[in-house]
Amino acid sequence: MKTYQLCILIGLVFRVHSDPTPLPNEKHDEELAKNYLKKLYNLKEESKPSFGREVSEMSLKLGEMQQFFGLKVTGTLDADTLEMMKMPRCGVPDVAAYTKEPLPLAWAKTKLTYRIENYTPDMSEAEVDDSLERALQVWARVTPLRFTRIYSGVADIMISFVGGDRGDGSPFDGPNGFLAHAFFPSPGIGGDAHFDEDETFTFKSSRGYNLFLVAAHEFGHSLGLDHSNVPGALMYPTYTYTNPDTFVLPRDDVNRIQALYGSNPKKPVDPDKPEPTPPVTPDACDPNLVLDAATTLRGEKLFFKNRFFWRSHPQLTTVDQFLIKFFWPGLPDYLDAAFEDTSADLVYIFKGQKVWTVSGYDIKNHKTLRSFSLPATVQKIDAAFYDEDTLKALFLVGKSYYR
Ligand SMILES: [Ca+2]
Ligand SMILES: [Ca+2]
Ligand SMILES: [Ca+2]
Ligand SMILES: [Zn+2]
Ligand SMILES: [Zn+2]
Repeated sequence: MKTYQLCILIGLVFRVHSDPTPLPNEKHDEELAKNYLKKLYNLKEESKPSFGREVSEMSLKLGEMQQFFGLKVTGTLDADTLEMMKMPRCGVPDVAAYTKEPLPLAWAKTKLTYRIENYTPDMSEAEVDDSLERALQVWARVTPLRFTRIYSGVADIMISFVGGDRGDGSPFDGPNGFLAHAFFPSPGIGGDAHFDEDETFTFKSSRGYNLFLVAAHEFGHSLGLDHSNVPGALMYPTYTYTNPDTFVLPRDDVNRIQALYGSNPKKPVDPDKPEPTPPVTPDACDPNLVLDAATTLRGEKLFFKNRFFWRSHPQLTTVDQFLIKFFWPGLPDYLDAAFEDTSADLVYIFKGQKVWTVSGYDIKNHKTLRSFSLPATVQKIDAAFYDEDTLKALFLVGKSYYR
């Protein structure tokens, strides 16, 4: 499928239903939302319970947050917004993106020092050293910035593992929620990075929170970047696991850090091993876009492309884009095909000979192409769909189809 068709499709999406997503009434969710917006979107403490004003301020901030994440801007605490608020993320406010005045967001020098003040018991010291060093190199690789570790005294970037409230105006919150935060360039606390010790940090694992990935994001702040609303960017506020061994800094982050410091004047040492190309978040309006797969899911349409998918809801005029791993950490990227069996409320996801069945956001089980009685010679399928009238699945493979 070509992109312009997707664009047209997006353009054709109009309000079919007018019933809004159910409003969660629980006090707990309201409280969570209020705290989230206070901390991250500069929601002011309401001075007195003047009902109208409080609602409009809260509603305004909800709208800002929904706009930042590309959600439907309703100004109300709907289910999608609440879901987003519950995602593990960085504790640095997103509101910086909304401030009018330009922030003093770069170091005036390219040689910076860092110091690891303490270690987490979650990993060996060598693993912590390695994770943090590689996280800094993510940025050094594409800029003139160079980092030197010091073992005493005050470094530009002081790194520590702390829990709870350390009086820096940004208390941690126990396991999950906020994972870490860091301060924009300035003397003193500027540049420093704090990791929430109540998290379980990991070295080369998708369990817990991968320290390299969390640190690489935080050091972006240490160097002057605020959050990006581009899904897939390292500076996106929420945490999504990607394989640290194959991690390459995405194009959005490269552009933003190079706008502050310029590019790396050093050519790669080995000309046969050029620097890897920064991954780009696919654009739905790219005329050369070819989708990997498309399916429906509970009334929405999903369009898959490499690590991402677009989600189009019949009630919405905009289409949200997310990383696949954001909602289904267990699914692979670069899918072959997908279809929904609405009667069973299951979506089948295909890649190579593997098949995943998904119900909502849960991965129910794993199958193989063989379990659909496809011949063993079929290594992968090109596309699949489900015929609700005949209750048969159709598989397109090269020039043939099976059902
Ligand atoms: Ca500092
Ligand atoms: Ca936390
Ligand atoms: Ca810990
Ligand atoms: Zn952040
Ligand atoms: Zn802190």
